[in-house]
Amino acid sequence: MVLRTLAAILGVVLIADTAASLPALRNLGEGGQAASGIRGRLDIRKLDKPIERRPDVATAGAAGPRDVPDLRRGVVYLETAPRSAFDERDPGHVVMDQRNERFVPHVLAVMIGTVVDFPNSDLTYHNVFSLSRAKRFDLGRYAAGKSKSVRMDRTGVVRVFCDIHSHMNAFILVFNHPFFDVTDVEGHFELPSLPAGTYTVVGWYEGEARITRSVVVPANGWAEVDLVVP
Ligand SMILES: [Cu+2]
Repeated sequence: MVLRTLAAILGVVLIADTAASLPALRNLGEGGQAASGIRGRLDIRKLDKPIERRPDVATAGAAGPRDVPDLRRGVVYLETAPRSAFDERDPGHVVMDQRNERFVPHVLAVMIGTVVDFPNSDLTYHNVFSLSRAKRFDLGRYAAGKSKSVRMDRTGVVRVFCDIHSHMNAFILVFNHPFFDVTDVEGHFELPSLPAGTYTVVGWYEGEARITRSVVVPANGWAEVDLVVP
């Protein structure tokens, strides 16, 4: 009982601390479980290269940086996770929009079974397809305002393209557990609600980088890890 009280107090302190430093915090309030897990930063600065800007009548003269942060996001995930660490539930739908001849977001991470909706928010036609082993599909051409969907039923990386616009591409990472996070634009990630134990954490960026690290999660608290792409 004393231990539990102590844990609760510690949990509150950690949550307060976390809330102050990480505005994008999610999944709190689930019985305080989020007070233990892995968090840190995926540092891809060594890979940083100028974003290629395609000449485009629609965006000519417009500042590019609006789109750039989206191209700086990596994914951090557990290589494997104990099945006992999470509940099986319907993963539902997520959206990958087609807007200004881009897929938005550029990187999606989902659980197996998730249905990805691909609405066309442009005035032109698009033709979304993938040749990836994890999911091969071709949605055909469809017009503005229409949407088509694909269920992600295998784990792996699904490279998404548009048959009409060769510059359009995106990544969908499919996992068989919920312990993954798309980083924010500064590389921060958080894998909350993890039971104590030793885990292999993977930092992934655009298929260009994949770094792994063994991380020990304490019984109540966060393991901090910086994954620096060499
Ligand atoms: Cu297109």
